[in-house]
Amino acid sequence: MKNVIILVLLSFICSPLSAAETVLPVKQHSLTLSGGYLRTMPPGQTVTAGFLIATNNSEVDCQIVSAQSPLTERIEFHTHLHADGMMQMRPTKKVMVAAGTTIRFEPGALHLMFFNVNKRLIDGQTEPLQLNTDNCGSHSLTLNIRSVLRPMMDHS
Ligand SMILES: [Cu+2]
Repeated sequence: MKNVIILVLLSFICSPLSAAETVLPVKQHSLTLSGGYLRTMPPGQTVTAGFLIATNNSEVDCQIVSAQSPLTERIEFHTHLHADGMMQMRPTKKVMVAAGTTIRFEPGALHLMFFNVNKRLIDGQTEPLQLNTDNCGSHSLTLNIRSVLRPMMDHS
């Protein structure tokens, strides 16, 4: 029920509001988010990575411009680069999800980086995440917390 209310609110936010726009065919400006998860952190660590799939079935390009979580004030979008035989992570301000495409945040590629995480993450629990876009509204999803067997990527 709560999800239905959120969807109604989002579709309102995404609707054309001005009289000039209402004469145009109504386009859905919307992202579908799925498969979200967050990795647990080794003891003493406060940095972790999150992953999800963002699908844009609308006719409008959507750029993800920020991410919000109760866990931290600081979430960055990172991409991986291979340079001189080294794997490097680079922050990127925005993530484009072009009309009709799917973008995957996944290990070894584009990912969400959570800094200064304010509590221990426990395998099997969940955390909410909200992604904000430029012209496709804000969208929430649930991240499942998963433990990792391999070490965290180095951010030093
Ligand atoms: Cu990173």
